[in-house]
Amino acid sequence: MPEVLRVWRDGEVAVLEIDNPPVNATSQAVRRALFDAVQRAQSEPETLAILICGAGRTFTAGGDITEFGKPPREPHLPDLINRIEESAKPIVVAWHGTALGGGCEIGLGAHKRIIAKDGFVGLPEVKLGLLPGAGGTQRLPRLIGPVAALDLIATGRMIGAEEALRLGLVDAIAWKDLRAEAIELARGLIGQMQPRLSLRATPAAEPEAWQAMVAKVNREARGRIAPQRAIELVSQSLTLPFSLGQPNERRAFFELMNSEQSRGLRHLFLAEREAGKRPELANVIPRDLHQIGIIGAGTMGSGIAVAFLDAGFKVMLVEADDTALQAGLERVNGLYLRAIRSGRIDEDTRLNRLSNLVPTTEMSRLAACELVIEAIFEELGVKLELMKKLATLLPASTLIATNTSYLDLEPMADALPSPERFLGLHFFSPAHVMKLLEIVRARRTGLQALSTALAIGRKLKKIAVISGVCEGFIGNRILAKFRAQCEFMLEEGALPREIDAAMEAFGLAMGPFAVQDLAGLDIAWARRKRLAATRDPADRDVPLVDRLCEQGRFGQKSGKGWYAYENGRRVPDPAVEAMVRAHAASTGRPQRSFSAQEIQTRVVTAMVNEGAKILGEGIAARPADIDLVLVHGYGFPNWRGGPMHHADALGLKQMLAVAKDTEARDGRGFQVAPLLAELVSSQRNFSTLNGA
Ligand code: 3H9
Repeated sequence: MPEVLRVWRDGEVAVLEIDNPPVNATSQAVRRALFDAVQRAQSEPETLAILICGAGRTFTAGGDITEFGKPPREPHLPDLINRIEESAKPIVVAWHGTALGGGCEIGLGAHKRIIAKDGFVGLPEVKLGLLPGAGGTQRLPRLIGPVAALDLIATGRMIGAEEALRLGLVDAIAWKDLRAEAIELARGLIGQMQPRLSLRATPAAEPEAWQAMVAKVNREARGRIAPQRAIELVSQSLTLPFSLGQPNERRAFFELMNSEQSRGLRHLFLAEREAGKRPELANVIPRDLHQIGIIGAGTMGSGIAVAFLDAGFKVMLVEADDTALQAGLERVNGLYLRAIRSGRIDEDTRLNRLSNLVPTTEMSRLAACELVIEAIFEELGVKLELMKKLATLLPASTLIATNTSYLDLEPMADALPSPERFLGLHFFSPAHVMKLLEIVRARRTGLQALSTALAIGRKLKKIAVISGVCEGFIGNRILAKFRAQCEFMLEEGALPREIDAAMEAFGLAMGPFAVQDLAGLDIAWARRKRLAATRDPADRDVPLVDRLCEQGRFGQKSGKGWYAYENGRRVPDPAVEAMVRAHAASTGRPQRSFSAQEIQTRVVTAMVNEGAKILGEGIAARPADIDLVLVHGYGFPNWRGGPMHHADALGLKQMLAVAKDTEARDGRGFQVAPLLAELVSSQRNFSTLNGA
């Protein structure tokens, strides 16, 4: 077994260095080694103080996620931390990189904490649907007060060294040499009585500040259990001794560990790290790019430009004429001014980032770029003309990407002399904010282009998922089925507000009709008109959007759409509801009322069924990739783990039954995915296809 703890002495200070790559997770081996080393140090006469620190890039990322869900093995982390706290010899913990979860809790057990100036600390368990399970909910309020503690535990946010010092979470910041300064700190404690945080009373909170924090946590929880349990446990630190609070915390930790919410969030955590790993790319070295060209400075182009500028790239932004270029620059600048107003960046950062931007109307200057992304009008003919032009302007080594959200990539590839350097980079609006990046692999896209696109995704801090070519790729193709199902239900007796309420209760931030109003119904209308000529009359089609737009109801921007807007407030509109009812009656379909659960099941089944087709066609490599797309690009509640994971949790047999019903009713509008039927008949579920 590899050594996971290195031990040596610096004078009278024993140094215990955790060395368990990649992130020093507190696996059973680490816990055992630390426990024994702390124990041994107690009886060594030469050791008068102890330093616990970490090797490599990070102190520790906390509990080992790969051990979660398995029977816990001794020594348990709470016991190790209690042992640290009880040590008769002073123990200092030195944090560098990130001290997260159990790593932060080890520090809370120690007698003093010091952090590197660029270090981060936090209790991110809530992001995995958990809470700190090794004393964090009981010790942190005792150290920094219940309000600040609840904030950190319920949001899971990491804080930097200066905030940690301000809150009293650390005793010192190491400005030069963490190891040396930590050893000095430990030496200074020799011979003193060591404080035990667990014996300290939690300082009383200002009632107003506490109530405000509780209200904030409840408001932001939106269906998630863990933040609500955090309120309960942090409150207990005010009234219960540690000896009673800690077992309550431990119980809550295991309950949450077994919850569907935590399973879903843990699934996503691992899926995010697996997404970029493809066997065929294992030995392909990505190109290191610095200069990016973007054609089109509309909403998408300017957002993409900001995403690259923020990640330190040089960006050339191209528009057709000076007026359009000026408008694009104003958009880019507007995004930075907004970032300043919200305190995310300062003026120097804005100027620094803008200094890497070269605006131009001369397309020939793009020859200097290593990657050119087109973000122009969504019309195949226009894009083909552009590709032909780029073919003559750019060296054959320049990577070329389209930001199209649904058009076919193959004709665009045909227009280029070396189609292996061509792919799709589908950003989501606002591109500098949204986490998702669909990397669309055309038939001839080369492995190096693909590997470079994944590396770019990492640099932009996006979740990059590879999709094959099909109408709408992974995300918009599933979205289309989701929306269609919602509209079908309007023909069977449901109202827009009922569907929106059901989907919001499911966990979407906004229901589908409210979202359409926000985006503008004219976009869907224009697309419907474009596709009208090729639509198969046998397909089930709901023309309600056309009716709304014909009446000038384009959504929020025109003050009315699926809803009416009174002083910006969305309210159901009786005129629309009458129109929906009249249309529904005209279809001759039986009318009935829908429960929220029925609406949710039909919508989710439509999404999962399409997901199964996407998998069956090889458009997505893994069900987990589909989960990532829907969660990070379309607001599917992350605590449900994404639609494919959620389907497994619900049971595929039930889903297949709903899918068969839907097929019987919708005919050509919906067909059961062969893969869904196959999984049910072989008693497997989607997770068996994740290759984990
Ligand atoms: C906890 O602590 C519970 C306690 O309260 C109580 C216990 C009783 N375990 O993200 P990266 C792997 S709950 C195992 O790409 P980065 C990860 O899978 C825990 N493995 O790097 C990946 O593996 P691979 C609370 C872990 O630099 C590799 O490390 N802690 C863990 O972008 C690199 O990861 C958290 O929730 C883990 N805990 O980011 C922190 N963490 O190479 C979770 C990572 O095979 N971790 N791995 O793909 C993070 O937020 C980020 O990983 C971190 C580094 C910021 C640390």
